This record gives sequence, structure tokens and C-alpha cells, in this order.
Amino acid sequence: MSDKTIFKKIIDGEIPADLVYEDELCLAFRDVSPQAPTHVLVIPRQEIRSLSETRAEDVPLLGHLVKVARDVAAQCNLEEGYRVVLNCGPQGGQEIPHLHLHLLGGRQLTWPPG
Ligand code: DGP
Repeated sequence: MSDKTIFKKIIDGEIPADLVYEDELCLAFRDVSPQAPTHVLVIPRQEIRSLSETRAEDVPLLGHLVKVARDVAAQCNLEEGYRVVLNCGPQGGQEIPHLHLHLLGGRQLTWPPG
């Protein structure tokens, strides 16, 4: 039985995803269960389980993921604003153990989150 996460299967092309951006370091694709009119996930190709498992040498990659979220927001015409969310661990609401950023926009978002 494969112990690959669903995101690793997307990286490996084993299951489809609605890609909006990709480069040598990361992919961005639409969330299967969108919580806003635009809901895109930005994930590194490298298998990192969560933010808490990143190391000092991952800082450039983390910066790149945030930059890609910004660029995808512009590509999706989110001029009115958007939110970038990174859930970490069980109490943070992280379900898939592969580091990912959520880019949410296209409606008025409220605060605090649930
Ligand atoms: P999190 O709870 O932060 O781990 O977010 C995981 C997100 O992944 C959640 O919003 C739903 C999304 N998701 C789960 N399975 C799939 C899938 O197979 N395809 C896509 N595109 N998104 C998925």
C-alpha cells in the first residue's frame, strides 16, 4: 500500500489537479473543496510534512512559496485583497501532512478564523 500523501501523488502526476502554476520548486492548484471563489494551494515539490519541520535552509523555499501565492493572487485578479493561510499540525487544522499554503480570495473574509 502506498504511503504517499495525496499531494505527493499530485506532484508525481498520479492523480489530476487543476494546476494554475508550476515551477521547479512548487505547484499551485485549485483546492478540491473551495472555501472561497478563489482557493488555491501552493505546495513545495520537496516532501516537508509541516511548517514545524522546516529548517533554516528551507527559508528561501518558504519565501518562494509566499511569492508564488502573491503572483497567483495577481494572476487571479484578487486586487481587492486575499488571505494566505498555513495550517500547521492537528490543532492548526492541518489534514494533509505535506506543507502547503492556502490562497483564499474573491469574497469578504472574516476574522478570527474558526
Ligand atoms: P489542510 O486542512 O490545511 O491540510 O488543507 C488540505 C486541503 O487540501 C483542503 O482544503 C482540501 C484539499 N484537498 C484534499 N484532497 C485534495 C485533492 O485530492 N485535490 C485537491 N485539489 N485538493 C485536495
